[in-house]
Amino acid sequence: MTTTTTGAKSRELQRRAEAAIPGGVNSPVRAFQSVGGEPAFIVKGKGARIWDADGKSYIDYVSSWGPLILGHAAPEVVEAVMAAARNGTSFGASTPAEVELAEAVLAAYPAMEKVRFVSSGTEATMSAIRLARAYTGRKRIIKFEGCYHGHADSLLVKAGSGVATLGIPGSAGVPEELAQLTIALPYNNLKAVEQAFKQFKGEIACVIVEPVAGNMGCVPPAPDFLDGLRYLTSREEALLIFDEVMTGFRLALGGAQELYGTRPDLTTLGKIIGGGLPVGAYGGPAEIMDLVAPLGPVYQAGTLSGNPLAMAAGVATINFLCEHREVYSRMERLTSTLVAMVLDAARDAGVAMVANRVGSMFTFFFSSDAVSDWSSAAKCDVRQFSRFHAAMLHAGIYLPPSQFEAAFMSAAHTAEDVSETVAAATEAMRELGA
Ligand code: KE4
Repeated sequence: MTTTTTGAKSRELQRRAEAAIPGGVNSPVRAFQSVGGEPAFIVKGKGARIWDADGKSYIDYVSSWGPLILGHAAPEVVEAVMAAARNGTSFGASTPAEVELAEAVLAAYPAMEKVRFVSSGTEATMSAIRLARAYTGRKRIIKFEGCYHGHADSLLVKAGSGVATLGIPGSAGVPEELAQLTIALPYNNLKAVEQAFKQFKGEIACVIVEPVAGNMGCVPPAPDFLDGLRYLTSREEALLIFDEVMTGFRLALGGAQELYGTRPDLTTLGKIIGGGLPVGAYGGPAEIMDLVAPLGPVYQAGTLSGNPLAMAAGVATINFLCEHREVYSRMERLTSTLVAMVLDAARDAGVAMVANRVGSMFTFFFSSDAVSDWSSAAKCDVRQFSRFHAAMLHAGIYLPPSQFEAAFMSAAHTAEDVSETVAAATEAMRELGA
């Protein structure tokens, strides 16, 4: 079976990085621990391709974990950032670009009347939770197993034993007392949500959900799930928060809430709205958002919130998407073809594999059974995934280094890229099925 050995320059960089940075990475998933082998150090990206320190190129389906819907170094984005940088990088004062991006976001998300920019998805969800607790005067929150909303303490929580029980810390350093205020439920399970609202009547501030999950791999909502959450949260006077950090401007301009038609109370965004630079956002009705400082008592702040370079990258990205909406149908077609042909290759090779896809986000699951929540995702054969990942990397195809992540097609990918990817997958499946 193919094993991936990174080039000498990447290995040397990894040695230096591990001496200076925990695990040699600034975000754990980049360490390739789920798939083994050492990560390549990436030095350049252009369009659908990236190049590592040793000059090897890859067709990239990570897309920086979602932000690069236009592909790497999109001219529109690079020019906008360079022009902004010539005027300075940050002022700690309001700038026109913040207003421009805010108006662009509000135009695409009718459920939002006001939006606040922060510097990461984590800050966005952390702030939205704080706002929901302030608005409702309640302390408990509901999240779903397999969904990831960044690393704020209240959201690094696992399900306790049994359904609708008090959460337990999902990370060292998260106090049990805080974790117990989070209820972690099975995704796509409305009965569990109903039971939690009954058990903790009047105590639940909000439900936060990935409307299409990407962090257990791509898992779409069951047909009644999102509307069911809308009904239950409205009935119980709790807020419904759509964490669209990954799905926002990805599945449609208006994200999952446009695609499925369910309107949340609060929305969090990130990734694409920064065009590859650090941006997060949370927004909703003015009645709720006006509780945020300096207007109201909910404090949230950030030195680089609304950073002019990040705003410029976001505005350039969203303007391009607004002016070229056909990219969504083209990405959909390419992704659909890729997934179908890789599934065929797996079947022909006798490899147990299923796939989930929504728009241009997708995941190949090494399982015989459909994946609709964390418990079914967790049954996947992660060793098979690792072998597949290594074979594809060797062939110059860069997939997310974890079975439990979503992959992304960009507007820069071509039919030729898909053909090359399918050919590599067909060869990999022969090795897996042998
Ligand atoms: P950031 O703090 O990483 O910008 O956003 C956190 C976040 C919030 N909500 C959703 C739905 C997300 O997917 C994320 C972050 N996504 C991961 C990828 N699974 C980022 C990659 C990483 O952690 O390095």
